[in-house]
Amino acid sequence: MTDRRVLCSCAITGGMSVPGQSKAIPVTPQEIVDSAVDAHEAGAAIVHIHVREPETGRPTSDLGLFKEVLGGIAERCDVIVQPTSGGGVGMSIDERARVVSECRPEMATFNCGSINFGIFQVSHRPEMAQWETEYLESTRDYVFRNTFADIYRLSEIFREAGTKPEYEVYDVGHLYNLRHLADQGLVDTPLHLQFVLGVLGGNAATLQQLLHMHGTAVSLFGADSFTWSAAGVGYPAEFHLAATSIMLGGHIRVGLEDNLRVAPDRRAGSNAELVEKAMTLAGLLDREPADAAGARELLGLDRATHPAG
Ligand code: KMH
Ligand code: ZN
Repeated sequence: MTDRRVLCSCAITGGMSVPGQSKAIPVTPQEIVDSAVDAHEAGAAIVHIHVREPETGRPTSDLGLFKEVLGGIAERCDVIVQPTSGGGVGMSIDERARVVSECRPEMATFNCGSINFGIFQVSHRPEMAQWETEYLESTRDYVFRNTFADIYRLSEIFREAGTKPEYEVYDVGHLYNLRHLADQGLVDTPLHLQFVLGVLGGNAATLQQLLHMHGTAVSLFGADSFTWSAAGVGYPAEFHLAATSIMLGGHIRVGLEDNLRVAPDRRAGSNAELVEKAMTLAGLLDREPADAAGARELLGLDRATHPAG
């Protein structure tokens, strides 16, 4: 490994979860901004952002809330602010993509294929509001839609906005979808891949599947054509995949969007706590955190062209 820097992304609040799952999940714009700044101070170079209705905590694609959060974070620190174009249950692709075309962030997520995305097995707690249990249950019959028409159009939207996609791949076939986009001239290299493993409906969060997907990506794109990161959904998957990625020279994603625990018997009190544990792992395995400037260098980003974050 020639470059010891590891890029840590923190997924702050999420869209495929409900706030009743953990008191630590930030909900209001102010809570999301504060949590993102704290995660950056703990070592995250990227913060991955969804927004929620402040009154209820329900995931939304409201542009005003996105602007408030993106602007609020950019005012306080130089972390790479990466909004979602994945959104949450019930949002159309147009609604999901609007944050990219309107806010023109330097980076945003780009989901490479459709999958079943089940969160109905999450424990239903008595304190959850009715909409929360309904939201979880509705995913028994939910397809996270990213058709070829959708991803062709998203590719154009990202290019027009000058936004670097982080390509989210949940299963091996998504890598072949991305290869197809590249063959159509819709992908700029070097590309950045996020292996998201452990979603019910996608591939499993096992070391074998991470290695298989990484190997497939190497064969499809060439090892020098991409940077990559791993996001394990759930505990201990989040940290097992982080450790593997750290050892293999990849990058990492942690955060309350993906996992709520820091230990088998201890829930995370904050996103910063999850980042701190990941940074401890990195240090033990001889990697060092990339700061925001280092992360921009690794990803080929130019903040000057995206002043709003
Ligand atoms: N919720 C994660 C499993 C996105 O926001 O575009 C995937 C994700 C996708 O973060
Ligand atoms: Zn997300």
